[in-house]
Amino acid sequence: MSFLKKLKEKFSASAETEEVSDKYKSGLEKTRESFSTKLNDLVARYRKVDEEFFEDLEEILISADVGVNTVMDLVEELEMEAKRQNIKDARDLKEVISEKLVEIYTGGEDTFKTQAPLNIQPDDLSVFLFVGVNGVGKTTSIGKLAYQLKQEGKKVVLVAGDTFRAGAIEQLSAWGERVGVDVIKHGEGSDPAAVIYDGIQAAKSRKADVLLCDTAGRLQNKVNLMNELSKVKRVIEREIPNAPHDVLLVLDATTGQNALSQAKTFSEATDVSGIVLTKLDGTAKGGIVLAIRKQLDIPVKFVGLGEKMTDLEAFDPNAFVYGLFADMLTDDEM
Ligand SMILES: Nc1nc2c(ncn2[C@@H]2O[C@H](COP(=O)(O)OP(=O)(O)O)[C@@H](O)[C@H]2O)c(=O)[nH]1
Ligand SMILES: [Mg+2]
Repeated sequence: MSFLKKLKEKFSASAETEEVSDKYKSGLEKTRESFSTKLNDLVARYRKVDEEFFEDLEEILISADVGVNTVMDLVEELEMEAKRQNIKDARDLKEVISEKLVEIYTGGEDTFKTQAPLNIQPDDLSVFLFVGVNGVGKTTSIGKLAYQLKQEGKKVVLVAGDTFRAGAIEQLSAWGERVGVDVIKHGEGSDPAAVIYDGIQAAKSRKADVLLCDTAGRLQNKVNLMNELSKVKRVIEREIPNAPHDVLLVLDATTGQNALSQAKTFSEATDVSGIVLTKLDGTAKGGIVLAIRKQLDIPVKFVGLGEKMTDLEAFDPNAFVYGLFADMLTDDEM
């Protein structure tokens, strides 16, 4: 059975899996449209797989922000695979492309292995720290995740560690109200480490399962920001051994390669254990997911696929690739 057909089977297995793939499909609409239009054009132009075909394919992938090095490796593997399978017709290559994209993400270990889950502590308080520059979607992602965790029956507390602006504290409070979870906050301009400390005490005494910590992304300069994050992290570590259980770096997919340089900066200052890639719905360059995987070796744990409360999904490379290729399945393959 072809790889895309296997994906189709996997995601039509239940109402739940179907819902996941539908969310990816709609969230990746811009990327899919641009990518599949270009890919279909390419296939129509060439029919036969030759060197020029692969050169044009390289350009398409680079324009989707997959990242130059990743594209080079990918196309080299595709050429080899085409030879091995004796693929001459360009149409037959899209299967191989979809499979290779998933392989890039999973490292080829098990293409059907899914996402890197949150490091939830089953019997203890789990603390998750959100970091990232201003405007990437930290507060929004916290709100969305709080909603999800609450749906799962967990008791969630939020702490407003972005004390830089009053607006940021209000925004988190509004999410707390919308979702129905407590928010611990101090006033504008107060010490972020102090409010985080209070958040931990409140979460402990209220017997919460999860504490989600918001932080500021904009301070006078990079050194200040990084020092502040280190301090916040030290406070958490001191209060709860092994915490924070995840440091989630939030990156905005629409900023493309810039997101990669932010990731490098934050990784130097703090141990980032996972990435939340937001606003995939707002870009035609969703290939950035693959560039992040290849260049950073930090798993993408969640993707933001829209602005609604329900628009945060655990990242699944299979659902991602299926979302990109779903409407390229021809009728006889359905
Ligand atoms: N379309 C879209 N917008 C998002 C997503 N995540 C966040 N946003 C928007 O990005 C803007 C900045 O988000 P915010 O959470 O305030 O960023 P923060 O400064 O990092 O806390 C807001 O207008 C959010 O609604 C997403 O996945 N998709
Ligand atoms: Mg914020």
